[in-house]
Amino acid sequence: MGGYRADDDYDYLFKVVLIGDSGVGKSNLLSRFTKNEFSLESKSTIGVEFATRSIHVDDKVVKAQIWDTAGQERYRAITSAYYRGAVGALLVYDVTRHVTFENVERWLKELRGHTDSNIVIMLVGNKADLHHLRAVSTEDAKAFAKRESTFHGDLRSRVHERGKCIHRSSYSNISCGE
Ligand SMILES: Nc1nc2c(ncn2[C@@H]2O[C@H](COP(=O)(O)OP(=O)(O)OP(=O)(O)O)[C@@H](O)[C@H]2O)c(=O)[nH]1
Ligand SMILES: [Mg+2]
Repeated sequence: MGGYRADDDYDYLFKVVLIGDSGVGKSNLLSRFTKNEFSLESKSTIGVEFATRSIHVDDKVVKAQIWDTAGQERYRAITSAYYRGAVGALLVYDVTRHVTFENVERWLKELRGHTDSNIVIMLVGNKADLHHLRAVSTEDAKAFAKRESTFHGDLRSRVHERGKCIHRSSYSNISCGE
């Protein structure tokens, strides 16, 4: 029976947190990645949820435990516990709403205040399908990420097209097209 692995067998378990303003699409990124589901009418998250999915990277099984919380302050429950133990973060903004990009700085501050300095942070411009409504350019996002990285270490900027691609890259540095 060589090669058999139980469903819940994994080599690495990584906690990743999703952060960003309300409505940027965090919960849909999560449902797309873990269940391949997308909803046009999803409700604001209240409190904290998480979902997992295992992926293969080289010959290892990496189990991603992805945490999702409310972008709205009044729906958020516990900040420290949310960030505790996270090795990766997807900081999401909505490319059609500039204010969500402006708030990235605030999210970064909170993230850095609660996590280890080795955390891998990826900046994700979501809703890239809405070309005609775009209010934040890829260049601006990249320039911001580069500036931040100069002062604080790695911050990658990638425009979201497919959740799966983004998540893979945060585990193994496999880059994928924008
Ligand atoms: N066009 C488009 N709409 C999206 C995309 N991702 C999410 N949405 C829509 O944006 C809205 C908000 O998505 P959510 O995933 O609930 O946003 P959230 O960041 O989890 O919001 P909070 O839970 O309030 O923090 C929903 O109506 C989604 O259908 C995307 O990639 N493209
Ligand atoms: Mg949500």
